[in-house]
Amino acid sequence: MRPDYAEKIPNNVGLAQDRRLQRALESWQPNFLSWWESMGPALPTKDVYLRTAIDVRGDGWATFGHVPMLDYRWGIFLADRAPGRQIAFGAHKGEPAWQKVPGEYRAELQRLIVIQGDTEPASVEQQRNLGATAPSLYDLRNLFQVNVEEGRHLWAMVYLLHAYFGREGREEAEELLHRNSGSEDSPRILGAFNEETPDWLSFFMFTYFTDRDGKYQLGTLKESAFDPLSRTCEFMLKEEAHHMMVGTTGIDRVVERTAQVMTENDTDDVAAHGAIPLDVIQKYLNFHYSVSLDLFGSETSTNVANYYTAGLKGRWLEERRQDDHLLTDDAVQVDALIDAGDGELSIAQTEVSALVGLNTDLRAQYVADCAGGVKRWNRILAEAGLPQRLYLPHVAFNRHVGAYAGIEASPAGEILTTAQWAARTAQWLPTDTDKAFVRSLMQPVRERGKIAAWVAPPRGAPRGGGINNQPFDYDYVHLA
Ligand code: BYC
Repeated sequence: MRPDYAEKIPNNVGLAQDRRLQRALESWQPNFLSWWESMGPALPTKDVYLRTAIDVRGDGWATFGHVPMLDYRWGIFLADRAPGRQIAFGAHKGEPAWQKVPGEYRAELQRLIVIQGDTEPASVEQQRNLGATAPSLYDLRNLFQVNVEEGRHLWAMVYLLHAYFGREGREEAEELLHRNSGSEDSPRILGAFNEETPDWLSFFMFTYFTDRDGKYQLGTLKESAFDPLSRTCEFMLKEEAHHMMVGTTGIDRVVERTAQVMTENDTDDVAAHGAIPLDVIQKYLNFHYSVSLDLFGSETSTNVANYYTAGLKGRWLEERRQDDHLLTDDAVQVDALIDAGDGELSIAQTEVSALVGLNTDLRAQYVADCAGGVKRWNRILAEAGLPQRLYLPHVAFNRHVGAYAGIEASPAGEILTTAQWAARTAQWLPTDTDKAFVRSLMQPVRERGKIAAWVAPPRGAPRGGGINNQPFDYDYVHLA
C-alpha cells in the first residue's frame, strides 16, 4: 500500500477505506495535539529541521525540512507486508501470521501494546524542559527529532488499539494521554518512565540506556505472530536508530570534553573548569543502567513464558536462533539470590526452564550491547592518554525489580547491609550536589555553530558533523 500523505492522518494502512476507524482516529488527533502542546517540548520555536516519514520505502522514511513542530505530520506507517509470513516460534509455529487478534490472546496482546504505547509519550514528558538548556542548536534539533518520533510511536500503538481492540482499545488510547510521567495519581506504567530527565547528561544516558531497552523490546515484538504489530515495530526500529545515535555520540562527546580538560589541566577535578568529572559521569551511568535493567522484568517470569508460547512476543533475532523455537525442553541459568541454608544470601545463578527465563535472555543481549558503549568511551579515555576507565555496574546494583530488588549491592556486586548502603550510596549514585552542579553547567547555547563548554562538538564540526549531511553550524532551529 502506498502512503496517503494528503490525508489528515498520513498513513499507509488504507485509512480512507475504513471510515469508522478514520473518524475514531481523527477524533483522537485533537486530544493528541493538546497533549503535545501542554506536555511536549516547552521551548517556543518557529520551525525545526526535522526528518518526517512519508513512506516506508527508499528514502521516503527520512524526508528532511524545516517544519513548525505542531504541523509535524505524525502518521501511521507499517513496514511492507511479507507475503506468506509464518509464525516463527511457540505453539503456533509454522502457521500463517495473524492479520486479526485471536480472541484467546486479546487481553495479553492489548496489555503488551498498552505498555509499549505508554513509554512513548512518557519520554516526551520527561524531556519537556530540556530545550531551555540545549548545548547547541544541533543538539536542540536532535532532542526535538527524538520527541516527534516518540510521538509518532505513540500513534503507531494507538492505531493498533483503535483498529483491533474495539471500545476497550479506544479507552486505552485515551488513557495513554491521561497518565503522566511522575504523576502521583496516574503515573506511567514502568518505573524508568517516572524518573526525571532534568539535564542533558541524563538525556544522553536515557537515550543510550533506556531507548536501548526500547530497541530490544521492539525487536521481540517485531517477531510477534500478530502481523500488524510486527510490521509496526519493524518500522519503529528504523527510526529508533537515530535515538541510539543521539545517546551514543552524546556520551562520547561528554567523555571527550572531560578527557580534554583533564589532560590540558593535568587534573581529575574538571568541575572548576566547567566540565563534568568522570566520577559524576560514572554515577549517572550507574543510575540509568540500573533503572533500565528493571525494564526487563523479573529474571523468571511466567508472563514472558506465556507470551512466547502464544506467539505474542519472540526473542531478539528469533529466526537466527539455532533451536526448536519451542523451548519446552530447554533450561537456562538465570541470576538469583540463593540462601545457602545458613540464612546467608548470596548472588548466584540458578537453573530454570528456558521459557520462564526469557526476560533474562533478552536482558543478556541488552547488557552485551551496553558493554559496547563503555568500550567506546574507554577508547576515548585511552586515546587521551588517561588511565581512568568507565564500567557497567553489577546487575544486582540499585535494582527495584527482579531477584535483587530486596537487597542492596555495590557496583562490584557485594551484598551490603542497609547501613553500608546508606553510607556509600553517594559514591555510586548522583547526589543532590552532583545534580545541582550538572544543572549549573546547562546554560543554553543558541548561536549557530557554537557549543557549550561541557561537551565536545560532533566529529567533523563545524563544516560537517551535522544531520543529513548538513554542517554542524547549520540553522537547525529557528526560535520563536
Ligand atoms: N516497572 O512478570 P514480570 C521503549 C510488572 S522502552 C513497573 O517480571 P514481565 C522506549 C509487570 O508488568 C520498551 N512494573 O514482568 C524507551 C508485571 O505486572 P503484572 C517498552 C513492572 O511481564 C525510551 C509484574 O511487574 N516496551 O520503548 O515478564 C523512550 C511482574 O513482572 C516493571 C516494553 O516493555 C517495571 N520496570 O515483563 C521511548 C514491551 N517490570 O502483569 C520508548 C512490553 C515489570 O503482574 N512489555 N513490572 O500486573 C513487556 O514485554 C513486559 O510487560 C515487561 C515486563 C518486559 C515490561
